Amino acid sequence: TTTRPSSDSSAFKAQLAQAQNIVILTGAGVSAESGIPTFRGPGGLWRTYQATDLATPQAFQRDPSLVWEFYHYRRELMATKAPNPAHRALAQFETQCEGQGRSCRVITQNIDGLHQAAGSQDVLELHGALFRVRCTACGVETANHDSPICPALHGRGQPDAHRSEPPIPVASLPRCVDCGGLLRPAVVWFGENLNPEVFRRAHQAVDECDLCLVVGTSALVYPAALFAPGVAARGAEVAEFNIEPTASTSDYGFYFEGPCGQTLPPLLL
Ligand code: BJW
Ligand code: ZN
Repeated sequence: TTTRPSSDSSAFKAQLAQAQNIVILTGAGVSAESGIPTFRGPGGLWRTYQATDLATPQAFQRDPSLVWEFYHYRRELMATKAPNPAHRALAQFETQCEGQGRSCRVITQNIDGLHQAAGSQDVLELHGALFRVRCTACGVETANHDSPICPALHGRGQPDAHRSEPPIPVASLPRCVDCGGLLRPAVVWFGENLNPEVFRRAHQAVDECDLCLVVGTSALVYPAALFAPGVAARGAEVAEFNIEPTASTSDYGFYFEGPCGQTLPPLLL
């Protein structure tokens, strides 16, 4: 009988050793062991809201105070979080590849910045970044690490469902220093386009790779969900790392089940 996908460590290590262009596609699962909730797993609720229901332009239009409280909470949470062994193994592996003249690039759906914090260079952030903001009026985008991001959000955003304060007036939410317009998190919400340049570079890296690792993503969100299946479809090698199979697992050559902070380091280093 054929067993596909394989979880043979030595066979994977042999593939890894001969790969010249490696792409690592990550999702919320890579940060789970850092204590950051995933979207569709337990902890994907903030107050009574599904995180994915707040990550929409409609939610921001309807209740910008609520959506800002949600992102403020996640920004403040990062002060207590650090990269885990999975982020560190990927960063170390990238450094190793550089020394060998091989290319290794992380494409992440996460906005938490933990790959960069672990030392990964040149990370492509498909869905934006928690510590960047964009003006809804003039479009200017900037890095922003202020804590709190505005005085009115101080002490707000607790996930405690019982707590319900009146919404923050829109004039007291984060505002643009250039034009006074309302700022929003520079992230990609459902129904919004990915940054075309980021998407182009990600797509090119995916097209050129001879090995793709897909780590901690449910692969339910497009267009990122198409990347690894596309690599497998043209006959290049894909290895998946997840705590449970996904809809695409059977398309891949390798599947390593378990927390990626435990499965990745011994296979990469
Ligand atoms: C572990 C683990 C451990 C846990 N170790 N593993 C085609 C078909 C159908 C629909 C569409 C389509 N094209 C577009 C759409 C619409 C929509 C979409 O995909 N809808 C689907 C829900 C059906 N897509 C869009 O609107 C996108 N825009 C778009 O396509 O524009 C057109 C365009 C395309 C190309 C170029 C230009 C334009 C935008 C999508 C934006 C998604 N935004 C969010 C929020 C970001 C900001 C924020 O963080 O607040 O992105 S939603 C959320 O989902 C977030 C995530 O990045 C994303 C993916 O989630 P992820 O990372 O997979 O997390 P989970 O929780 O789902 O899974 C965690 C996994 O980890 C699980 O598998 C666990 O088992 C595993 N795990 N612990 C290893 N320790
Ligand atoms: Zn502005």
